[in-house]
Order: sequence, then C-alpha cells, then structure tokens
Amino acid sequence: MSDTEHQSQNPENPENTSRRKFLGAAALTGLAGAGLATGLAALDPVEAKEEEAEEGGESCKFEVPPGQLDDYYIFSSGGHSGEARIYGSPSGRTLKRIPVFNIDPMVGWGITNESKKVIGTKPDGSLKYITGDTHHIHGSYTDGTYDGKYLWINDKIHGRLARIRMDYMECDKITELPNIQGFHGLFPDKRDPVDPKINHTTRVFCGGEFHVPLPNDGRDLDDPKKWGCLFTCVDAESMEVRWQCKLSGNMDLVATSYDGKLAAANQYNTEGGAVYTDMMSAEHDAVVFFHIERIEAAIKAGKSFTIGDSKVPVVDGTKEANQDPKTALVCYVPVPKNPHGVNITPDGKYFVSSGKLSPTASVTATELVYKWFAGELKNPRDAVVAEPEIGLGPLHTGFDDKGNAYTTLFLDSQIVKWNIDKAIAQFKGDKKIQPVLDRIDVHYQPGHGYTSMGETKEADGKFFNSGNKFSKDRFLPVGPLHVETEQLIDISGDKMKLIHDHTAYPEPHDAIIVRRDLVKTRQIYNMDDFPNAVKNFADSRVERNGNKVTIYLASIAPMYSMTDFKVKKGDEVTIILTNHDKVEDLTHGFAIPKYDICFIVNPQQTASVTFIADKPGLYWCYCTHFCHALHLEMRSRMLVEPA
Ligand code: RUQ
Ligand code: CUA
Ligand code: CA
Repeated sequence: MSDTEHQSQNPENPENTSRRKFLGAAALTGLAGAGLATGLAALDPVEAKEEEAEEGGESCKFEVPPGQLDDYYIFSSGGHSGEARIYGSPSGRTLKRIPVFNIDPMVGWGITNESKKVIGTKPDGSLKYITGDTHHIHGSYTDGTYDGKYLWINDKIHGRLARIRMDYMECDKITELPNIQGFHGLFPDKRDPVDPKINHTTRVFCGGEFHVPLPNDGRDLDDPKKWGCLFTCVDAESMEVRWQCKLSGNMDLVATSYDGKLAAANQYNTEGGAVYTDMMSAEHDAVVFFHIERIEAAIKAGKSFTIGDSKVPVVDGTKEANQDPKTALVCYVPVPKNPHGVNITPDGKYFVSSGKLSPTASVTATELVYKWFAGELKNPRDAVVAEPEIGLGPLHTGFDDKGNAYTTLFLDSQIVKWNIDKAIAQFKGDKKIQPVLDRIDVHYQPGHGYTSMGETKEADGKFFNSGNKFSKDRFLPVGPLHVETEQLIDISGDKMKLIHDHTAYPEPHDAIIVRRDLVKTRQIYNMDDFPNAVKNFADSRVERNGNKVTIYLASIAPMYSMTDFKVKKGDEVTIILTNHDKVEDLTHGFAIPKYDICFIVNPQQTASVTFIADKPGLYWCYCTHFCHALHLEMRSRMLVEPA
C-alpha cells in the first residue's frame, strides 16, 4: 500500500465515496492489485457532506428502537474463525456466535465431552482438528422456503460439512467428506428429485474446489493430469455421504433447482491448472449441472466405483464419459473465464453466475438445461440466454421479487441492480435495451451479497446485504487487522439506498436473510434429552471405578449440589453437571483453575468433561456465567489428594 492509502486511515477523513471511485479505476490494472488499490481522490467536502446526510436520513426509517425486535435473522459464516454467526436485521445487532469447527471456551465447545464427540477426536481423546474455515451457510427447505429446521455450513480447510439444529442453534453433526480438498460451495436440495411426496430437503450437495490425486495416498504427486475433484451428496438427516461424482475441472459455489432435480456448480479451473496462470488460461470455463435423478439411478444400477479406503460410491461425471446428453449425468455449460458464484432466481427459471474476470453475468435457463439432457438442445452453450455487461469483478448475485438481480462488483466496489428479462431481450438482439437499472457504492470490495429471503421462492425484495471484504477507513482504526464492513441496502424502491454499516469480525463470507417467523427456537432444554443427566440433587455423588472417578453434580443458582469432592492424583475424572434452573436465560458456568476446564450449562442442560487429575491440591470450581446476586459465591472445590 502506498503512503496515501495509509493517510486515509485517519478516521477524521469524512468521506469514502469519492475515493471509492479511484479504487474501481485502480482495480482495472488487474485482480492481483484489487485489494491493494491505491490512490486517494481529492475530497470535495460539499459532496461528501451531502452524501453523508443522505445516508443518515435513510437509516432512521429502519431503526429498531430499544426493546423492539428485528424482522429478520441473518445467518452468516465466520470464515477462518471456524464459526457461524447470527445477526438481527435491519439493526445489525450481533445475536449469537455458534462455534462449529473452532474451540469456544465461552460455551465449552471443544472442551465438553458432548462437543468433542461432534467435532471428532483422535485415539488419545484430543480433538482431531481445531481449525475450520466456514464460507457458506444454507437452511433446510420445505415448499421452496426455509423450514427453520437445520442450517448447513462448510469447512474448507478439512473438507467437512456441519449441521446446526435451529431449535437450539447448536451444531449437532459434522461429516468429513472423503477424497476431496477445498470443500467450498454447498447447497441443500429443496425437495426430493425422485419421490414427489417429499417436498423438503433430503440431501446436501458439496463442491470440491482443489484437484487432488485420487486417492491422495502419496502417488501421482507431480502429475496434475491424474488429479481430480469430486462433487459430494450428503444425506440431510443421517449426515452420511451418499455418493460422489467425479468431474472434469473443479467446483466453486453450488446451487439447486426448486424441483430437486438439478444441482449446479460454477467452475473456474476447467483447465485443471496447478498455478493461477494456468487456471485462467482458457477463454471459457463452465457452469456444470448435475442430473441428480440419473446419478442416483446409476448408483442403484451399480455403475459406480470407489476410491482408496472410502466405501462411498463414485460415478463418472467427466466430460469424456458424458458425451451423450440422453444418458449424461452432467451437463457442462461454457461461460466466460473464471466465473464465480451461482444462484437460482426465486421463480426457479434461471441460474445466474458471475464473470469475475469477465465484466458479465451469465444467465442459464433451467428449461434449456433439461432440453440438453433430453437431447433436444445441441450445444449446451445455447442454454445461456443472457450475458449482460454489469461491471468489474462481479462475484455474487441476489434477487428481489420483481425480476431484478443485484450483483456484487468486487473491483468496482459497487452493487449493480439489473433486470433479468431486459438482459434476455438485449441478448436476443435488441441492443437498445439497457438491463442495468442502478448502481450503489459500497465500502469496500464486496464479496457476497444476498437479499432478504432471496434464496427462496419467497424473496421479498426488501433488503440486500453487502458483505465487504475491506473496511479500510470506515471505522475507528484498531491496528493492522481491520474489522469487515457489512452494509445493509434498501432495495424496495427503484434506487438502492444505503441504510447502515455494521461491523463483522473477520471474516464472514456468505449469509442468508431469513424472516423471523420462520425461526422457532427453544429457550430451555429437556433434561430427558441427556442420558447422563443428574436428575435429582440427591443423586449428587462421587463414584469410583478403579482409577476412573465420576462426579455427579447439579446446579441451582447460586449453588452447586456438592460443596467439594475428592479425587486422587492420577485419577481419570469425569464431571457431569446438570443445570436444574428452569428460568429462561439462567445459565451457569463451570471452570477449574489449572485444569483448563471452562464450559456452561443452560437451563435443564447437562454437560460433562473428562481429564486426568495430575496436580494435587485444592481447586476452586466456580461459576463463570453471571447468574445471581451470589454468583461470586457459587463455587465448589475439587480436592486432589496425593497418590
Ligand atoms: S466464495 S466472495 Cu468462499 Cu463464497 Cu465468493
Ligand atoms: Cu451460577 Cu454464576
Ligand atoms: Ca479458468
């Protein structure tokens, strides 16, 4: 970064908008410089004031007063923090962080036995992985809209899919996908492709981004031609991997049709390149469409193979094996160079992918993809019905309820609003038609953008949230690591209007905006759901079995059921704690100094920890979560006697 860029970190510098225009221009020099775009426009203070006033005026309309609730939930990924997050919208209030692939001492995720079991452990009982990189989060569907049952989220680092149950907003299952690396896009199906009676999510589709040797066992390390990428189908309920499909090229984002029959992924590395120059060498890459029904029929008929130690059936979806449309499992639709993102319109008619290296978006008609599969469309490229020029560095698209699309322009630092029907008319030859309707500056360099209910057939055209990758001077400076900017935009009128900024700890990728009536959470656990619950205070005890000691403990504010418990040095100690409080929001904590134990129990919840008592002495076990006027007095003692 240049010096000029550094000066702009001054929070007194009031205006970002005019400088943004420079970012767009500088970005023209290439993608590599995009995040580092330099240059500071001479500020016009008058223009700056006006624009700021305009922004402030709009936000009042959407203010959520103290004590009032938001109309929407935003469920967001947290990037390489490994977690999921919940915000309220339009306020931008942070409501929850859901630990998934990470460790979170606040709730005890990765510390309690219950959470360790979900994450997965090594033979010695330690966690298999402590890192994760979440990008995409999507909800389960019934009738083409969210049913509030599950969320799914990916881990790109280790290739895992996690499920969050939405009643408690906690992760309950994690599945590691075999023979893939760089698991990036995911999408649940919206109904069953085969059984018309099932109108809810039954599968989750996962795209593998990085080419690896198949199997990845140390052979073929220097021969990219022998590497490959797999598309994976996971059962929504059991979370077991159902099947995989080997592809030509890679996968990035994933989308599904409303009839359950198609899944799509954009491919930026059809070249199979191992370095970025090779990955961008071809003029066209593709959006690939999977014929789910045919794939499952092929597997049923035994037309599959396995890879390495994995027992998961794999079908051949490579180009060579799918020349005949009438039997093809996969359709490759060419689109310009290194596309990014793929999203389906709320009416189910079109899949829109963005150009990234091309200033265009490509609109592929669902109907024409089916025609290709039926042998009625010769050239799959003819399924593309529009390719409007929309701006530089287009990445992701959200939709309203009026046939408009909103695409993030990474290089231009803008959101562009364009009309799909107009784009189709223009593509057909009516050059007078201009599909682009509006543009708005965002701060800065947006990645994902998404609309309220926009991934469902209930898209309502109210809000667009821009997830910006750079905040630069947008907030008080806090050192080299910047918070990210999330910007909420009112899309209900002809012109997009910026409502407000809220911060997001690095770094969210994708999110969904869900109407609040679709989300029904529970505030109190059911004690019977925990087989190890300590159901009565009178059951509190120390039970010894050789050198294994179990402590049965309960809590009611402001006390634990035992004032102390004794173990011996070298014992393997398991503490089971059940919270008997039934009052909503009455959570207790439990920490043991020097033993690195810290977790919570919510009302009627049971949690347990296991560790070796390797240090003799007295250890105050205390409540970490403020619960009562006598919260500080809420303690017990672990007495570790010398061996
Ligand atoms: S990808 S910024 Cu990880 Cu969602 Cu497009
Ligand atoms: Cu119990 Cu604080
Ligand atoms: Ca490419």
